[in-house]
Amino acid sequence: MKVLVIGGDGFCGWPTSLHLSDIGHEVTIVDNLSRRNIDIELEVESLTPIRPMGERVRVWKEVSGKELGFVNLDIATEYDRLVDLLTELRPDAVVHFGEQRAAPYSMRNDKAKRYTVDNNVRGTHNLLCAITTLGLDVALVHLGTMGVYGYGWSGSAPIPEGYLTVKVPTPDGDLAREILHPANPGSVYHLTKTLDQLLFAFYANNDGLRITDLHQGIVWGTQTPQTALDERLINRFDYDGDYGTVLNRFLMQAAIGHPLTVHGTGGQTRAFIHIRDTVRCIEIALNNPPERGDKPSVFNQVAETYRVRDLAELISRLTDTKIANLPNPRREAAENDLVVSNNRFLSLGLNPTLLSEGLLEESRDIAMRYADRADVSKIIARSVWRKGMEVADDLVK
Ligand code: NAD
Ligand code: USQ
Repeated sequence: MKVLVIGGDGFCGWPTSLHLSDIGHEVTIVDNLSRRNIDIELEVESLTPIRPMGERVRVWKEVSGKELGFVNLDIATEYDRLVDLLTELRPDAVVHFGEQRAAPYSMRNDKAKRYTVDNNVRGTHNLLCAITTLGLDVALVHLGTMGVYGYGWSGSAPIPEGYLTVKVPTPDGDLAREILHPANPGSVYHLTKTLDQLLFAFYANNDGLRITDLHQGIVWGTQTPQTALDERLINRFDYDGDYGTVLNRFLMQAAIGHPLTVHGTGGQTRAFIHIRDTVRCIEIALNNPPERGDKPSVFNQVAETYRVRDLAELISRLTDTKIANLPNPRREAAENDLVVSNNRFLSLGLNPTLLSEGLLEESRDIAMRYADRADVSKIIARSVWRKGMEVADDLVK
């Protein structure tokens, strides 16, 4: 299959591109390298020494004998170039990772909020519009987020995969209707993913586009079998207060003896998935696209759920690191429960890596190995959801 991977230089996109290339697909990466530019803006680098895109592509050829295409293109602002590329390539499938993905970055200031909405919504819409205009029959797989559902869903009923059946009272009795699960975004970033969902519903219904939306949990881990083949293929590992996600941050903090930065009581429960399973899920989604005329196919891409303070306690016990309970810079419930259905991927053969299996390896091979590259001043999360929620430096000891 000819596959276009948009955002293929990023944390999920790079290992996915290598995996798809490894199993025989013809892969072309599109990326405008905006994530690398944001690193420059934030004056921080991936904990792992990621190489420039040209070198990554050359080394993959050297190691595997396989070609990867790479086009530096901004899908949000360069619509005509996107159309030209799709016309020339005529891909069978497109995997869309190309969005600004950090909630804290999206709440940083008005510039970052506007950039996140402009980049994510315009990029997704440009892609849908271009596929429609060209009349391409592609399987489009998009990376969404568990955060579209919000974290107010409580009780023991699992969050379903995308849709809810509701009863609408009418004078003639209740009518059953299937609706998109109500959206409840917790950040401007998450808001863009809920807007993406409406774009997908419209283009699937109006133009028969075949779309899969993967509502992914927090991805942890770094390496996949392909990125581990050569140090020059290494995947990125974000640890800073804007882009680092909670579990990888805790692992890195433990590696340098920094107190684990639990926000508030750590009562937030989140869904997690290892990067090795992310790439497998994309493969499974590409092999099981919806039919033309179907509504967007939604999968919850998660392996297990954990409460943040339980994660912190687990890592603290394993590594003998202290825990710091910091004021929460986000507006989120102090505590939430989370039960998620992930039956669709399990029924299609996903056998996920659990925290209990991968944690020590990740801690030893990545967090400890590259600990000397860490800039301690970048650890604390500085982006706040509302003015006045800033974290004072002296709270972290
Ligand atoms: P990332 O920032 O590492 O990668 C995104 C890539 O897209 C970057 O290389 C960036 O340069 C590129 N990009 C952004 N805007 C673009 C544009 N307009 N044109 C072309 N390229 C553009 O992020 P990631 O962690 O790899 O996440 C990938 C996707 O998966 C995102 O959509 C994110 O919302 C979703 N996701 C990520 C996680 C996670 O924990 N990392 C969890 C759930 C969902
Ligand atoms: N948290 C801490 N301490 C930290 C960092 C985070 O307690 O040092 C807490 C946060 O307050 C939050 C939870 O951990 O309650 C998760 O935060 P996160 O930064 O790990 O994840 P989040 O902001 O939700 O975003 C990440 C990805 C995003 C993806 C999302 C999936 O950056 O792209 O969409 O995970 S999900 O969370 O399932 O919506």
